[in-house]
Order: sequence, then structure tokens, then C-alpha cells
Amino acid sequence: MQSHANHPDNSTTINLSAIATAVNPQRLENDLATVARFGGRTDGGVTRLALDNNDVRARLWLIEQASTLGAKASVDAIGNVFLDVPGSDPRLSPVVTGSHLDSQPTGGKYDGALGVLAGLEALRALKQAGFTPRRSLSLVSWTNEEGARFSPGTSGSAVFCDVRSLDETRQVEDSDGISLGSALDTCLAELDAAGVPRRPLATPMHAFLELHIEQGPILERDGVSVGVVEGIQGVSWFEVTVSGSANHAGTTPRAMRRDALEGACALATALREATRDSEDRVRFTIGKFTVSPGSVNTIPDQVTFSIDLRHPEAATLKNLEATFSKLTQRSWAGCHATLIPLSRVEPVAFPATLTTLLDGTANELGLTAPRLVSGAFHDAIHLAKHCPTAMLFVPCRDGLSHHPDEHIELANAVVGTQLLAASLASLAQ
Ligand code: HGY
Ligand code: MN
Ligand code: MN
Repeated sequence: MQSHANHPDNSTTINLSAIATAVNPQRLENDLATVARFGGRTDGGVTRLALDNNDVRARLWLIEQASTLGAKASVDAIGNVFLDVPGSDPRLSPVVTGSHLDSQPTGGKYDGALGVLAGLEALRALKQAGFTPRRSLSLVSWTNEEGARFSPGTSGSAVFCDVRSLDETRQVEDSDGISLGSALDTCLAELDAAGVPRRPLATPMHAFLELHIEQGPILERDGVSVGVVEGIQGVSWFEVTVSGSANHAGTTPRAMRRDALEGACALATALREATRDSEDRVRFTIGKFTVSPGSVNTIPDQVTFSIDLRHPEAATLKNLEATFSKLTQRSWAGCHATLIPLSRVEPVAFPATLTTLLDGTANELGLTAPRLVSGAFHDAIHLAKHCPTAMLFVPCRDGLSHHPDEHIELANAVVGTQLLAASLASLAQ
């Protein structure tokens, strides 16, 4: 099936079926298995935390793939790794695809990795199909999308898009007191030693497309292989600290206690109650909860817990944030509470120019690709401020993610990669 490039001033046709058939399921499956071994777990999941040794080895592996692509590898000051395939007109800004290689502490093999490897396979397929892009094509792996080790997440794309500063990002520390900056310098030294040149931040892009697993139940329920993502819901992360007084567990009467755990549990329950909505659209999660001094027979004097709050509407997100601020000002079991905002990203809608192009390309490939909004955040949430940006989702079994049992059907990953490759070709002409 021939398609006229979606670019009005270009007469060349793009052979979409040649591109689609050039996508090699075995190559993609091999790459997924290879990358899954970087931090592979016995339960089938991965632990590849941002800038840990497994993440660095996965980056070095990705860089090694540049030569077979005829691409040049480079890395920027926050560690984002790029593979650039030159286009026939170097004056034009590139079309970029990619995602992230870091994982959750007990993550799955596909969150992030599929987007990087589908991008790699798409670029290989385009080369194999004899497609020469006018615009350069780039594959990027963003640093620290998950935010599990260094909070908040999406550091690489946020710094690249100048949404957050490199300096403030470098100062963030993990639970062992290691700063992102020092882990980054170790990673960059390894890439320098491998001869990977540096590149600037915020380089211009014509468009950014990210393929990702849905991490939700919709596409599987609809029985389709791929979906066109039209936006990402807003997300706010907070740290709550409840402070009381430590004392002896055996001798202190209840009336004299300022038990930080009792206060934190009451506050956490009140916050959750404030987010309960009849349409079940608010997402409220307390994922981390630390009690100190953490002794069986000492009344806790401090409890710190995280909040991950999400909603597709900016106004609702704002109202809930205001409610949280009011609730934390109250006294909880005689304890004092503070609410520290860690990060906040407004909901984004992807431009119709790009989502319509994806619809049209899916159509030409004979695919049904329903529209959906992402419940998870992605690096695309920042890229949307940098250039026209959109995403493709492939289904994951039971919608399960951030879990070792995360699973996809290879056939769906191949269809997603075919649509990605064809869409990149259209954009690069
Ligand atoms: O948390 C998220 O939405 C993303 O998967 N890191
Ligand atoms: Mn992800
Ligand atoms: Mn994730």
C-alpha cells in the first residue's frame, strides 16, 4: 500500500507496507529479552533504577546498536542518550521517538523499554525498507522517567525541555543519600570512556512520538493491538510529614501521647476520603510510609509519607491540592503536619495535527486504533511543551504494570512498532 507523504510539499510516496513488513518480530523479541537482563529479577521482572549499574549497562548496549543503524550516538548533560540517523536535508529539525530504560524497584520488562526498543526496531525497519528520510530521525532514551530512586520522575525530559533546572535536579538524593548528580557523573564518565560525544539540551525537534504500554485495561478490553493517545492526565506528588513526640511505649498514658503514627493514619484517611469521587476518576496513592524512630517500644515521633495525586482536569487537581493543604494545617492526634509539594505537571492534550496523522496512518495500515488518555505520566508530558508530541499505546495483560508480571503479546508490540515506523516515515518526509 502506497501512501502519499503527509507532508504537502513532498511528492515522494512512502511504501508503508514495505516498512511494516520490514519490522522484524524476532529482532524486537530478542532486544526485549536482552534489555530485560539488565537488572533482571528471578520473578521475571526488572530492577533497573535510574543511573544504577544496570541502567548504565542498558544505555551502553543501546549505544552499541547505533552502528547497525548508521546512526551517531550522543549524550546530553542530564544523561539522555540519543541515536541520530541523518536525513537528506540536515537543515531540517529531526523527528524523534523514544522512551525510558529505568524501571520501578520491582518493575516489569516493558514499561519504558518497549518504547525505546520499538523505536530502535522502527528505525531499523525504515533503513531495511530503503526509506531515506528528509528529516533526521532520532531515538532517545530519557533519564530517570520513573522517579522511584530520584524523585520526582521525568528528570531527563524535564531538564531537556527546560521545565526543571539541571542544578536543582542534580541535588536530589536517593534513600542512601547518593545525589542524582554523583550517579549521573559516574554514568557520564562511562559513556565518555566509550567515546560517546556530548550534545546540548533543548535541541529543536519537528515532532516527538512515544510508544508505551498502556498500563491500563482499555485496549485489552477492546481487543485491539494499538491505541492513539490524545493526552496525559495531570499529576501532583507531595511529601507529608507528621511530627509528634517520642516516649516510652509502656509508661506513657494515652492522654500524654503525641503519637505521630496515630496522627499520620488519621490524616492519610482524611486525605483519601477527600479524594473519593463517584466517577472513580481521581487517582490517590500513598506508596511510601516511613515511621521513626522505628522501634517496637518507642512511640513514633515522626512519620513521612508520599502522595501521588492525578486527575485529567486541571481545575479538579487544583481543588484537591487546596483541600490537602487545608487538611494538613489541622492538628492530628495532637501532632503537627506539613505538606511539601514535590512536583506538579498539568494535564496535556496532544495536537490534533499529530493524532490525526496517527489515525490516518493506522487507517492506511488497516488498523483499528481507538483514542485514549494516559493515566500514567510519560516523558511526552514535557515534550508536549517542546514540540508537537503524541503517543501510541499497546495493550498489556490485565492492564498490569509496575509489577514483575507485566506482560505484552509480541504480536501487539509488532503492530505498534509498524504504526510507529510508518508514522515516523510520514513525519520525516
Ligand atoms: O508513574 C507513572 O505514571 C509512570 O509510569 N512513571
Ligand atoms: Mn513508563
Ligand atoms: Mn512507569
